[in-house]
Amino acid sequence: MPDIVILTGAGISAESGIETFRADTGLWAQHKVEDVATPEGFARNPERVVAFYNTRRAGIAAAEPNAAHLALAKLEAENDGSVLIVTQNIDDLHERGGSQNVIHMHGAAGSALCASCDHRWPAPLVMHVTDSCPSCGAAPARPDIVWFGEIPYQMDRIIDAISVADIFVSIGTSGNVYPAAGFVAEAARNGVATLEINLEPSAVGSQFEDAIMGPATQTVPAWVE
Ligand code: BV8
Ligand code: ZN
Repeated sequence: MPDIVILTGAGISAESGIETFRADTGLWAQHKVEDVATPEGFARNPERVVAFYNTRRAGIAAAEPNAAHLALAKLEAENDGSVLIVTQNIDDLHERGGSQNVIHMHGAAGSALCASCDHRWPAPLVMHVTDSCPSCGAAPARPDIVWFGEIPYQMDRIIDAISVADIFVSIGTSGNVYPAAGFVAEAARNGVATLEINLEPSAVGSQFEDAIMGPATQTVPAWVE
């Protein structure tokens, strides 16, 4: 079991040029959540949803990991087997930064999913609603993303890891989306130390024992040192 469990959100990738969700000019100011990030939105208009994730995938492909991603990879390399990153992000910047022990609890832009048989395969850079499942032939293939109303991935493994960790650290997340926003309470209930690293206190900020405020490319490397 890892000693250090780190939850990351959109804020850690912001300085890599990837838009966050809830900023004034963020993704949810440009798109209706119920249109692009729910199973009902996909059923109504799969073209719109596939296009939304095609644009996001292109932005991710053009981005590079920043100093915060690199610092977490260094932390893992120096503490073999004792660091787990649980990310809400669908980008692969943790992996490209060198982290190996990463759970994508809200799915991954680089993965496609068959809603009929649950088969997963690497998503092409541009998906089409005519794409069918390579295993069972069903269409349309969907982006492998956990949408609102769906159950995040690997919840048992995440909760087990948090409840026995030495420290739970939350980086760059606004604390508005559950169950991730409830992880700090789970840690506190088990006597696990808690630290929030963010630009500003999150919606659940008062539940953390310690806090470091500032841009992730400065705060995260400084914390890891
Ligand atoms: C579920 C798809 C059942 C991926 C996303 C309890 C109470 C109320 C409601 C609920 C509840 N429990 C569940 C719900 C319902 C719902 C929910 O939470 N609704 C909210 C809005 C009220 N949750 C669900 O439906 C979830 N499923 O509950 O299933 C269940 C669960 C467990 C066990 C049994 C049953 C499913 C949620 C999945 C949603 N998927 N999107 C995608 O397209 O990318 S959500 C979306 O929000 C993204 O995934 C994102 O990961 C997530 C969180 O956002 P953040 O990462 O925090 O981004 P945000 O923009 O908000 O904040 C950025 C932060 O960074 C800010 O604080 C900012 O200050 C900071 N920042 C900015 N720049 C920097 C920075 N920090 C540092 N440095 C910087 N440079
Ligand atoms: Zn299939």
